[in-house]
This record gives sequence, structure tokens and C-alpha cells, in this order.
Amino acid sequence: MKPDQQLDLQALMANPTVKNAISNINPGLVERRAFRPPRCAVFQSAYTSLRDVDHYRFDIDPEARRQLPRIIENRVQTIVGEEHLDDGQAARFTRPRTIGIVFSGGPAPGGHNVIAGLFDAAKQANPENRLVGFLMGPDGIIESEYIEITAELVDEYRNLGGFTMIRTGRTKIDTQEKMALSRQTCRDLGLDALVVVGGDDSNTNAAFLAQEMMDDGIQVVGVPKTIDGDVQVRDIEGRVLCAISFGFHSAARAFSQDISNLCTDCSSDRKYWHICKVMGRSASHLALEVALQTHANMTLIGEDLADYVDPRRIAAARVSGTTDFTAYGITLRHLSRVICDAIVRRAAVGKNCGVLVIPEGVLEFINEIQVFIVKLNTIIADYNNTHDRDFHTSHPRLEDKLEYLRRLVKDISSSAKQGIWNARDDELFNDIPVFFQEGLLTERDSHGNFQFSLVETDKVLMGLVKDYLKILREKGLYKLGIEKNYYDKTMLKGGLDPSTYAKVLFNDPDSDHLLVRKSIISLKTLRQALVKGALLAEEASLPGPVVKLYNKSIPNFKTQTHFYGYDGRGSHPTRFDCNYTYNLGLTVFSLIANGATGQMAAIHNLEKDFAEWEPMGVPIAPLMHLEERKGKLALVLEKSLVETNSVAFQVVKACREEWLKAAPGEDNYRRPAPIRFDGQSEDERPLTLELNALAEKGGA
Ligand code: FBP
Repeated sequence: MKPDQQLDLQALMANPTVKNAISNINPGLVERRAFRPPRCAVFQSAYTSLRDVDHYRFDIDPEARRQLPRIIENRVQTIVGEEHLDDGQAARFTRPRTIGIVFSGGPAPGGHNVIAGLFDAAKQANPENRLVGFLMGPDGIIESEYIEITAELVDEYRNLGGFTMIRTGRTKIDTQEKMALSRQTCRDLGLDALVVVGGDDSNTNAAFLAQEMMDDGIQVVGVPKTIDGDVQVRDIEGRVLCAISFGFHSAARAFSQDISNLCTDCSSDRKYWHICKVMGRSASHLALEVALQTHANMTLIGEDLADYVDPRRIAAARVSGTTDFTAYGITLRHLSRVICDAIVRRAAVGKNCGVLVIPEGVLEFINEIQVFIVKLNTIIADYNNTHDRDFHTSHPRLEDKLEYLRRLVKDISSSAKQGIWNARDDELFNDIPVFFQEGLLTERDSHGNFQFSLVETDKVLMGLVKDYLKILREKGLYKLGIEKNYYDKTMLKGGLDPSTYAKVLFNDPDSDHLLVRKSIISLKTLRQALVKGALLAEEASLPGPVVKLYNKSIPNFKTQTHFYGYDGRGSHPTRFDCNYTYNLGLTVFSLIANGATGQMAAIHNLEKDFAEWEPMGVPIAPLMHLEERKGKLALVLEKSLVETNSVAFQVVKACREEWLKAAPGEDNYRRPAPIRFDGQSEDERPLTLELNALAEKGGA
């Protein structure tokens, strides 16, 4: 275009290339919407039935038996494909139904396919069947806000990420009033069944709703959702019924791709330590999968840190005939030392860079922090119970909260708080950075969970790391190794004999990476060493090449921090999650059409080929246990943490040294392919699942 030529904007906007460029539709989206996930074998029949399986047993909490008597005896049920049913059964299966569905908690890739699977199965059984979606999570049930889910709506969202179709929310149906309103909505809508798609807390909600709405004839079925991967089900003998919640694979793959890109940046530029905080409120499943997918240099696993035992402290206690309780479980300070050790070792071979993966929930596994969290939960809950106002409303500023804690120390007469917050707690608490104090005092979520995503975990930890590295640098222990070839070349170019100087300057003059001696920590000490080694006269100036090399050996610790969470939650589902969730939707309908309630849809054998997947219903109530929430014990679905004796963890542990690569040569990074939909994808399922399945097969 000539400089003086005027743009005809109207014509331009009508141009097909421009239209295409600014359209919301792209080929990838069209391909996703058109994809129809395969159906498990049982869903290829006209009908299904349920078969109770008695050999799975659970360790039932007496409180679950007391609070959920009507669903506690539920059994595991497998789904069986049926070509023919007798007339009565067929009529029950196909009778018209209205089913409600709600998303609860954080988004997870694959949610739309649960709706698609349920919708397709319901319409196939009876075109009169209706599906309504409650809007904005459980609030939609309480406030009777819903939409009719139509074929057009389902088609618009097939295989797409997010929970955009009906959105989500974190409200817990935890009061008589909310329960009554929810029941009323379901009754008014003439619901036959309600489907709750959520994590541990939401499936807890589902169990209580199932119990409450039994008399209304409304069935309630749960679906295991959460990117955290901590909704897993095993029976008392460790047999896996549900290996992973949906959304985990897609989020882990999304994080891994980004983190792998950082590994590439790091090995190219060799300038930064990339600090990657990875979501997972408590469990470190996501971090573990990321470690396997990327081979990042260092990945912390919270559950592993909790298991830490300090042998030196134990030995010292043995000598003095005492027990040192601080020897069990790692402290924040100790953890920072472990990280520093890795940084120092890599620097020694010239790699003042790397990728560190920190699970979001890591602080929960650090003794001292866990104690603070539990104490503060109790204090806040106690305040809320005894006052008319909520603690956070009454104490909006950090200073107000701290003042309240200080008063607790003085006012030892205050009943329930007595002894919970003492002078030592106050002292330790005042010692931590303000942003972290704020984080620890932040409001709990509606389920009483500590909101780790709001705490700058990485900042807390890296603050300590930076402080300690400074000390190590001053002591001459944190130094950058200089490649021998480079050293030789630089010295020869300056007319100096490399081997003569090497003996004075370095710890080990024959090594591949030369480390400046511990005693040489400044230009002054460098001069002293050269003078002492008879390589420099007292008054002579330092030789240029030596100064250059010395300066090169002083590391500058530079970090870039990244948070991987919301981006992965919003990612499109992998093919694994598309197939998994679509079949979960089909499973849900099968459970409903066969009269189940208080069950969670699950797919057995997820770690195997699709042909071996077995849809089933898993009873929720027997999976529940008592947990501290908002300072009180509450019955909730038990979260699955990373097991440190699992194959996946043991493999990562065995590869730690190799992936840290505190040795010359290229790092061992792995480059996972992007999440894609077509062709052969090398990551058909989470690597964690494949590895852990080896134990079941007797391969480990
Ligand atoms: P769910 O357990 O509801 O699936 O949510 C998981 C999660 O993504 C955690 O990993 C994270 O700590 C939390 O949600 C963040 O929640 P919020 O959306 O309230 O910030």
C-alpha cells in the first residue's frame, strides 16, 4: 500500500482473509467439536444393568455409618451391557426423566464431555428425557438458577475445556437452610436425579444430598473431578477402583509443556533458575507427573518432605538419651538448605541455572507451617462460634489480626483458646515475612480449606534460599565452575601459563570444571593467593585474564517465578480426558437409569488400553472420614496423597540425581509433545498411572 493511500476499513473488514483472521472459530475448534469419543464396550448395547460386586471392601468410619446410614451399605457396582431386558426392566430404564447437573469447585478439562455423555445416553434411552444445568455451581441449586441443556448447546461445547456452559462455584451445601432450599429446587423441577461433578468436598456434598433426598425419590450421583488428582479410590486391600480424577491429565500436560519450554530456555540461555509453582492444594500428584513429563532439574514432593527424618538430630538425641521431635519432618529452613545444595552443585559445573518445580501445597507438609495453619484455623473457628461477627470482618487488616493474636497470649484465661497461641508462637509468627503472615491469616474457603493458591509459597521458600546462597557465596562455597578449555584459552591469550596459575587458583586444577578456591572470596584474597604463590609481586596489579576469570566465577543468582494453575485448569482436554469424561457421562446415566444413588461414577482400568476400561459405580459414603475443617472435625471424602512407596514416586526419586545433572554435559530434559487431538499421541494416559499400575501387575 502506498503511504498516502486511504484504507477502506469497511471493505477491509468484509475481506474473507480478515474475517477468517478475526473469527472465533479455528480449524482446531472445529475438529474438537466434531470428535465423538469412543464408547466403552458396555455402552454399545441398547441397555445396561448394574451388578453388585462384593469382593471390594472399605474401612468404614463409624461417623460415616452414623451420619449416612441410608447409603453406607452401598456396594461397588459394575455396569453390564444388555441387548434385551424384560419389559419391566426396559420400562424402568427408558422411562422419561429430568436430570439436573452441577459443576462444583475449580474447573477441570473434560467437564463438558461429562454433560455430552450424559445427554447422549439420556436421549438415546428416551428422547423425552431432559437435562437441566444448574448455573454457577451449588448456588444454582440453592437459588434455583438453571438452564435447559439442548443438543445445540452440547454440540457447541463437545471436547472443549473449561466449565463455560453452566459455569461453576465453590458454595458448600452445609446448613439446614441451604439443604432445604436445594431440596425444594429439585422437587419443584421434578428432578429424578441430580449429578454433582466435583472433587472431594463436592462428592461429600453429593453423599449428604443423596441421603437427604432419598425420601423425595431423587437420586444423586457424583463424578470425580479435580485437576489435583487427589480423588482416587482404592479398597482396603489397595485394589484400584478409580485411579485418577478427570482433568488431571490435561492440566499436567499443559503445565508440562510450558515447563518443558522453560527447560529449553534454561539450557539455551543458562541465566535463570525458573521457579515453577504448580497447582495442587494439598497433594503433589501434579508436580510428580510434571517431573516425569519434563525431567525438570528439581521437583519437590510435599508427601516426601513430610516423611523426612534428620539422622543427625536422631543420633544426637540418642547420645543425650532424649527424643528430638524436631528430627521428624522437614523445616522450612532445612528445605531451603536442600535447594541451595542443588543450586551450588550445579553452579560448580558451570550451570548457574535450572528449573525447580514446587507444588502449591508444599507448605502443608512442613511441620512448623502445618502447626500454624491448624492453630489459626482453631482460633478463627473459636472466634466465629463465640462472637456474632466473622473473624475476618471484625479484623479486616493484618494489624488487627496480629493484635488479636497478641491479646490471646496475654489473656490466658480465655477458655477454648487457652494454650493454643502462646508467646513462642507469637515470636515465631512475628519472625516470618508480612506477606506470608497475611497468607496464613487469609480467609479459608467455603469448605474450610486453607487457600494455598493465595499464598506465595515460592516467595517464602526462595526468600530463604536467596539469603542462604548469599552466605554460601561469602564463604566461598557458592561458585561458578569455569570450563578448563575456556580457562586455558583465556590464560594463553594473555600470555600466562595456565597450569602454573591453576595450582594456586583452584581446588582441583585437573578437573573439567575449575572451582576457585574457597579462601578466594574477593579481589583482595585473590591478590593474597597470587602473592603467596609467588605469581605476583606485592605492588603489581592483578593480571587481566585472572581478574576476568575470577569475576566469571562469582555467581549471580537470578530467578524467574511462574505459577501454573489456572491456565491448566482452563486447558482443552487431552484425548484421554475427552474419552474418560464422555464415558463418565455415559456411566452416570447408566447408574441413574438403574436406580443407583449415593454412588460416584468411575472407570476401572484407566491405565490400560481403552478396550479394557470398565465403567462402574463406587459408593461414596464408605470413602469418607473425619477431617479438621474450620477448627472442627467434619466428615469428608478422603483425599489421596502421593504415596512415597508408589512406583511413580520411587522412579522419580531414583532419577533425581540424573535429572539434577550437577555434572558436565547437557541436562536430561524431556520434551513432551503439545496436547493434540489427532494422530498418535505419545501420552495416551498419565505416566504416573502407567507406572503405578506396574505394582498391580506384579511388575514392581
Ligand atoms: P478443586 O479441588 O475444586 O478441583 O480445585 C482445585 C484447585 O485448582 C487447586 O489446585 C487450587 O488450590 C484451587 O483449586 C484454587 O482455587 P480457587 O479457584 O478458589 O483459587
